[in-house]
Amino acid sequence: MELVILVVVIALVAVGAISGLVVGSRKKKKLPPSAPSSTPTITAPPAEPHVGDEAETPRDEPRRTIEEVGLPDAAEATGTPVAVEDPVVAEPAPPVIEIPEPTAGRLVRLRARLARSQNSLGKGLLTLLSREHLDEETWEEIEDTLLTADVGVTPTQELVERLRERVRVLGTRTPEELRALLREELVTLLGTDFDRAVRTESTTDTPAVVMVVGVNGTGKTTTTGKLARVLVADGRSVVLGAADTFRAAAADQLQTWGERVGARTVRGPEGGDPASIAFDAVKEGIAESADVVLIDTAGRLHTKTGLMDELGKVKRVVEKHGPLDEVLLVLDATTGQNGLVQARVFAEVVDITGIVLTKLDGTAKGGIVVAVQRELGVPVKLVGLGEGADDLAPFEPGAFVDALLGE
Ligand SMILES: Nc1nc2c(ncn2[C@@H]2O[C@H](COP(=O)(O)OP(=O)(O)OP(=O)(O)O)[C@@H](O)[C@H]2O)c(=O)[nH]1
Ligand SMILES: [Mg+2]
Repeated sequence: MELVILVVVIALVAVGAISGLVVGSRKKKKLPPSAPSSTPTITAPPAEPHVGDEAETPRDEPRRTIEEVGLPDAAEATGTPVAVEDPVVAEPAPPVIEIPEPTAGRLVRLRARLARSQNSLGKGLLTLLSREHLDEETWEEIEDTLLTADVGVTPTQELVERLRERVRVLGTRTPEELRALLREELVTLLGTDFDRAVRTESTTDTPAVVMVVGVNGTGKTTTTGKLARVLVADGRSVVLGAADTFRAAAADQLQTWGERVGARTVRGPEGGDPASIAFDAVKEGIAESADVVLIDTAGRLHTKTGLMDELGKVKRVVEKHGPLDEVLLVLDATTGQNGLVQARVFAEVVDITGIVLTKLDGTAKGGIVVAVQRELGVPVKLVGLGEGADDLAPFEPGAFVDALLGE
C-alpha cells in the first residue's frame, strides 16, 4: 500500500513539474513586462484523482497555484467586455427614418458580387464554349455546369440542344458572338413574358395585401422590411403585420424595419394566433387608408402539415377582408434543388403568385430561378442580393444574365 502511494506521489510530482513548465511559460507571455520574473514552477497537477490517492496531498497544491495563474487571465478579461457590449448598446438606438436608394439598376450590383463569388455558371459556360473543339466531352461539361448551378435536368437539356444547333450554324466562333448567343438563350430560358411586377396597387379602395411565406430563415422578414422601404420611398403608406408569433423577437425584428422606414407594425402577443394578427393588420390598414399591407409569417418547414394548415388558415382569414394581391414565396438560392420541393408544397397550400430568391450574393447556383419558374409557372419577381437594406432588386432576366456572364 505504501509502495503504491509512493509511486503515485512520484508520478504526481513528475507530471506537476512538466505542466508547471507549460503553465509557467504561458504565464510569462501574459504578464506585463513590469511583473516580477519569479514564477511558481510546480503547478497544475492532473485534475483526476486516482484510486488510492490521499485526497489531501495532491489537491492542496493546485488550489494555490491556480489562483496565481488566474491573475493574468483576469487582467486580460477586463479588456473583452468592451467589444461584447457594443452590439447590445447599439440595438435599442432610436430609429432614424432612412431614405432608400432607387431600385433601378440594383441588379448591376449583383454583377460585382457574382464576380467576387467566382461565378461558375456564366464564366464556366463561356470558357467551355470557347474551346477550339466542341466535342461530346465538352458538351457534357457544359451540361454538368448547368446542372451544378441547379438549372434542372429538362431545361439543361433543352438549352444544350439549342446551343449545339446554333453553334453549328455559326461556324467560326468569336468570343463576342458566343457571349451574345449564350445571353440570348439564357434570357429565353428565364422567360421574357412573365409579369414580374409585385402587385402592390390595389384595384379596390382597400389596401393591397401582400403575404410573405417560406421555410425558416430564408429571408422573409428581411424581404418584408426591404420591400416596405421601397414602397415608402415611392410615397406609399405601409402597414406591417407581424404574423410570426412563434418568437417575440420576430415581431421586434419586423418592427425595427418598420421604424426605420416609417411604417407601422401591427403585432400581437407571443404565441398568439397568427391568423388573427394578419386579420387585424389588414383591418388597421383599411382603417388608416394605407396603400399596402405587408404580412410577414413565421418560417415553417413544408413537411410539417400542421404548420402548413395554419398558413392556409392565415390566408383564408385575411381573405375575409378581400382577396390577397400577392403571395410571395421566399426561397434561399443557396439551398438549391430543395427549394423546388418547398415551392411545390407552398404553392399547393397558399397559391403562390411570385417568388423572391434571396441570398443570390452567396451562391453561383442562380439556376434555381429557371427550375422554380418552370415547375410552378410562377415568376421570380424579386431577388435578394445581400443583408443590406437596399439589397433587394426587381428581377429582370436581361440584367440577371448579364450579371451571370460578367463583363
Ligand atoms: N447574404 C444575404 N443574406 C440575406 C439575404 N436575405 C436575408 N438574409 C439574411 O438571412 C438571415 C435570415 O433572414 P430573416 O429575414 O430573418 O429570415 P426569415 O425567413 O424571416 O426567418 P424566420 O422568420 O426565422 O423563418 C438574416 O441574417 C438576413 O440578414 C440576402 O439576400 N443575402
Ligand atoms: Mg422572419
